[in-house]
Amino acid sequence: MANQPSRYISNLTRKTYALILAGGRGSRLYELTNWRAKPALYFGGKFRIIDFPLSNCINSGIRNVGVVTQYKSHSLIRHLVRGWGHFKKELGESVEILPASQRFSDNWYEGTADAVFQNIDIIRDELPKYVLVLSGDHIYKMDYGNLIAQHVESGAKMTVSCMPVPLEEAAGQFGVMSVDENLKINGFEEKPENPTPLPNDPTKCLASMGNYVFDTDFLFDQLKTDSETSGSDRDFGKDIIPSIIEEGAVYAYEFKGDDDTVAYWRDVGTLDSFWQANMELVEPVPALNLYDKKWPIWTYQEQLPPAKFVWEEDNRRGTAINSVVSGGCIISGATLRRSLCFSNVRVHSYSEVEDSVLLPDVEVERHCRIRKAIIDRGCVISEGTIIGHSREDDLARGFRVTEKGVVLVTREMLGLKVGY
Ligand code: ADQ
Ligand code: ADP
Repeated sequence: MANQPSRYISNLTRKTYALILAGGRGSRLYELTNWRAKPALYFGGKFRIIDFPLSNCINSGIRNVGVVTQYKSHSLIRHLVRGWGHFKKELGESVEILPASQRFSDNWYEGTADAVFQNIDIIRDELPKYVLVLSGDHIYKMDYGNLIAQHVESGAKMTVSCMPVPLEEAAGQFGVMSVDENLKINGFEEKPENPTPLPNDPTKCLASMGNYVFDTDFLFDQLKTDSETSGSDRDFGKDIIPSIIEEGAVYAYEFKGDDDTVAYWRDVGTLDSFWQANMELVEPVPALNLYDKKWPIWTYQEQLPPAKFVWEEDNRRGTAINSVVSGGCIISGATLRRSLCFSNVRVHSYSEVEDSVLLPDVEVERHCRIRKAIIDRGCVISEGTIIGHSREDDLARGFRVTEKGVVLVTREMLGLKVGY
């Protein structure tokens, strides 16, 4: 429906309330999510994951958004208040934080459907015609207006956004659906070990992106029924979708990317995929364009001086090649190759950093050699440390090393004071 007139779409997005589910832990990120929820995880040199669905909402013209938080939400909430707290309810705009607060029962949010159910009264107050439920876990740029337009045109009561994914990537990871020629969903399995292949491409299946549009009344009815069903996990993928597809009211929307050629969507749910998705950004022409003025990704960043590169008189060259360096960084007499430095990173003389992701406030002292690493916020890598050159040495020092050889270093592993 990308060719619908934009007035038609903006009329629909104005009637939509978006709820971003940002309560999940992301256990396959290990120590990176020990102190923060996955949606609060840093990404791309300057952002946090939650900035992507939030920016997508604003850029799509959806101005009323709730962010549902639960697990380790402190740094997420602080980021939302600082970066997304300036919307004015009086002007019809709001980004509200909805922490699990046991308003309806003695329980925290159980599954994703329960997280929405426990906020029904807040959504109802907004009088939306449509509710967009979004996962707060993914990196992508998507115009939700097209999704909502197809939802309305097809007469669906619920629309699930999806994309073709290789079978081996989807197995056990994603909800997988089958559809008829009108995109009506006629089969749905949550995280099957053997996903049903697409009829026209047996190497792929149609995977749910965890983003759904509902007619508001239909959503409320389903949530109420589910809340009264014993044995339910209160989850959209496990319970709600399988229980309603027989009614014939659920359709799929295939996400095709912002220019219909590449559909960029990354679930950075493991250390390898987090590292890989960041590394893609230092490619000369990355699949994810963060420099697109038509689709800006908004975030909070403290006011910082520009990045500085110092070439000392004795020929110690502060250089960065195919790298992304954020504000407040100083690279003095050191070399960066294919690396990302978030705010306030310092890399000192004679050090070499390659294929690595340095989160904010990292300090790399002199004579270090770092390869294929993720260094968590605030780590100080002491003089002469070598990381990513020997799996045995890295493991012996208490660092985590993935199967693909990515090394994670956190403040706890270095014996430094921990925090968020
Ligand atoms: P998962 O991503 O595994 O599968 P889940 O862990 O429930 O589903 O997380 C979905 C979103 O909800 C995440 O953004 C998470 O942060 C958040 N969340 C999880 N539990 C929450 C809670 N109790 N309170 C608040 N927020 C919570 C889902 C679908 C699959 C689909 C994938 C796509 O179930 O069908 O394929 O998303 O990634
Ligand atoms: P190194 O261990 O590489 O010598 P230093 O901490 O001595 O690192 O800093 C090297 C260079 O970085 C300094 O000579 C200066 O040019 C620049 N630098 C360091 N701190 C600042 C700062 N606060 N403001 C501006 N430049 C700075």
